[in-house]
Amino acid sequence: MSRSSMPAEALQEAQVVAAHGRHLFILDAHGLRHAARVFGRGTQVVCGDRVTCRRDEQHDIWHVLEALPRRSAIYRSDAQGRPELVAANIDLLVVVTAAVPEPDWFVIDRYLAAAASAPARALLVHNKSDLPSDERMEAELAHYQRSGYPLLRCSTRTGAGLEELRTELSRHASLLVGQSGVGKSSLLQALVPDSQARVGELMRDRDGRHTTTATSLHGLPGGGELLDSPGVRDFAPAPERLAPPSLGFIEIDSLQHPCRFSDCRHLEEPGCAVRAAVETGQMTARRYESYRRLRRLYDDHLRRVRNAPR
Ligand SMILES: Nc1nc2c(ncn2[C@@H]2O[C@H](COP(=O)(O)OP(=O)(O)OP(=O)(O)O)[C@@H](O)[C@H]2O)c(=O)[nH]1
Ligand SMILES: [Mg+2]
Ligand SMILES: [Zn+2]
Repeated sequence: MSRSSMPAEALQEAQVVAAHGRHLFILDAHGLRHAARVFGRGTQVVCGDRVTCRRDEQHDIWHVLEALPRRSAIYRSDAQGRPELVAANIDLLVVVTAAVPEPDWFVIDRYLAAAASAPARALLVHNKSDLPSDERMEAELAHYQRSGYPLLRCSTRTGAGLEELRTELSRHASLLVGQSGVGKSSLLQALVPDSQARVGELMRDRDGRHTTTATSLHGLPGGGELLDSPGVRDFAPAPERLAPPSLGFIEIDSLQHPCRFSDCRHLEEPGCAVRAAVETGQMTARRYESYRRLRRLYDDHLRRVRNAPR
């Protein structure tokens, strides 16, 4: 790694291109990559952040002092229900599914809600299109598409759909998310061939296979940036980032007639247009159940805020 010629104390701007907790890699204005640490306890810094930083000559490490204002941010709930940043300055959240491992559709829905609150557009990518799929899977995918989520089918094995994906991703910052093993890193590798060499240090063996353990950012050959992230078993957006009345459910956003009450929670209220949409099949019972679960999280959060000592 080459040293910068800047004086040690000078503040510089850089971009976070890999993050594993407080351990970071940053890209400076000259395109050089440096190991860095977050300086100061209260600061949350994640991949995609633009930051101010300073080099510590003595220990040959960079200190990241603060993140610059973000144009968008993906948050999740931590175990205590507090918001935890996942990635910053994302335009497009790419939610990856596959026939194997079997999708948890409720996790997919919660990612889509997190995208809406970021704010970021969402794209569903059904990878491993070389594998057979079943009726249930096709019905779920068809419903997302009918509701207005764009869907691409890809295979890193056969190359199917990769050109379309490349076009969708060009000139934006996109984050790959989804369950472990759906093929996020394989998609990254297909689109940015030299990416694995640079993230070797961020992979760990999982039963003889590689699994991603840190979020990393890569320049796309045609312009734009692609971020890879570790697979998850579960995901919940940070409730305080969600906005009623839809909480980010596209079917609710696109209802033609509003509910009778403007503050309708779409649970038991009379004249609820969302329940009517479930009756007519505009929203599936499964997606509605997903909404109800997220609404419970959101209401728990509101209750906590109201009861908190001032
Ligand atoms: N059949 C098939 N297998 C694929 C495809 N893409 C990836 N795989 C395989 O799926 C497995 C997991 O791929 P990864 O790219 O590591 O998945 P990941 O989503 O990055 O997983 P984590 O890093 O653990 O979150 C590997 O064995 C890949 O070879 C595909 O299009 N078709
Ligand atoms: Mg991976
Ligand atoms: Zn309603």
